[in-house]
Amino acid sequence: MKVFFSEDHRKHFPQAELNGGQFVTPFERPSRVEYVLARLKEQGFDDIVAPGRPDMRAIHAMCTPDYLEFLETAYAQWKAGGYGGEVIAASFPARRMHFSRPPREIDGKVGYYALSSETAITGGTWDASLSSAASAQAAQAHVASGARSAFALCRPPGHHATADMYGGYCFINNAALVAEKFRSDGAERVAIVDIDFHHGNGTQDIFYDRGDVLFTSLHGAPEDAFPYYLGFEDEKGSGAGEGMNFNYAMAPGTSYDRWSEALDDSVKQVRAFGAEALVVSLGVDAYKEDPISFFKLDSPDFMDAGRRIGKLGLPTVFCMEGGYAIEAVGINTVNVLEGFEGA
Ligand code: SP5
Ligand code: ZN
Repeated sequence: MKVFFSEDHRKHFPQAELNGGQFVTPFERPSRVEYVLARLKEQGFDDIVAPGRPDMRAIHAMCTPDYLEFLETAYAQWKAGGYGGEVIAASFPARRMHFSRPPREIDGKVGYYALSSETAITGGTWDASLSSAASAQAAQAHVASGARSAFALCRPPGHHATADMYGGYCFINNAALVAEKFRSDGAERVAIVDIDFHHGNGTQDIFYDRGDVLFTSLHGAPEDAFPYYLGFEDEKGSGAGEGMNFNYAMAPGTSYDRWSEALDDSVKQVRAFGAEALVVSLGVDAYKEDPISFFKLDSPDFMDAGRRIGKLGLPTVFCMEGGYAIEAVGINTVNVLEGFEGA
């Protein structure tokens, strides 16, 4: 399996993440990918290439123009506004504040575009986000040209990002870009399986009313886990997308027995849908030692999960999402890929 990866991910490394009332070193940090790269090489995945320039047309087709302008200029605006540190959202258009447009003041604008305040924007966030999207796009092009599969080692991740919101460490939805490109390349039906511990609210939002892209997500139940307000099982899609959105919301302590049943069901939905291509949002934060999650998967479980996904036999692009138990992120991620290849 060919791997697409850009060193430019390093340009995004905020000093701080707001976690439980304290600023900590971000869980989503550059060293995560070092462990994945090391493990890839150890296991013989040595075809690792840098993507070309991002396809900006596709990014503009997915995101609103004002959001992209915001992302590109937020840090400069923040500094020009006289603020220190990094861009962090503090005021939000919460319930009962019926809003329609972004404020002019950057401190207000940030809250308009953010879905949470743990994620800081730095001077390098825009470039890193584009490089991450470019890796996903290059992986898709590789599969579109006939390869069975490809791995986009994306950083920052993407599945929490919508057309006009960032947060949950995500800025541009890489997996959604891949699904859209499969569609415009001619696939009638595309499926997304999101195995990151967190609900893929951004991906769900982008395809919620669409009948051509099936979305399935296995995650910590929103009553207990970020992003808290979405990911319930009764979110099934709307309009043409009715019945095309599948959430598997699971309780604290969920082990592989229960999780793999959900995975089997999601794979069954993908098959019944008749998908011609598959995108996997590959987060490994369902791991038992993950510092911000509460499932109990062990490393061999990830290999088994890859096998179950591989049995679909579909052209598949894997996009890296979360996973924060640093030393195990490499093993768990590559286990999914190995399981897939051995299916
Ligand atoms: C891509 C991805 O995995 N994003 C995750 C973003 C999580 N953001 C905030 C999580 C809040 C965690 N609270 C931790 C409680 C630890 N006991
Ligand atoms: Zn996650």
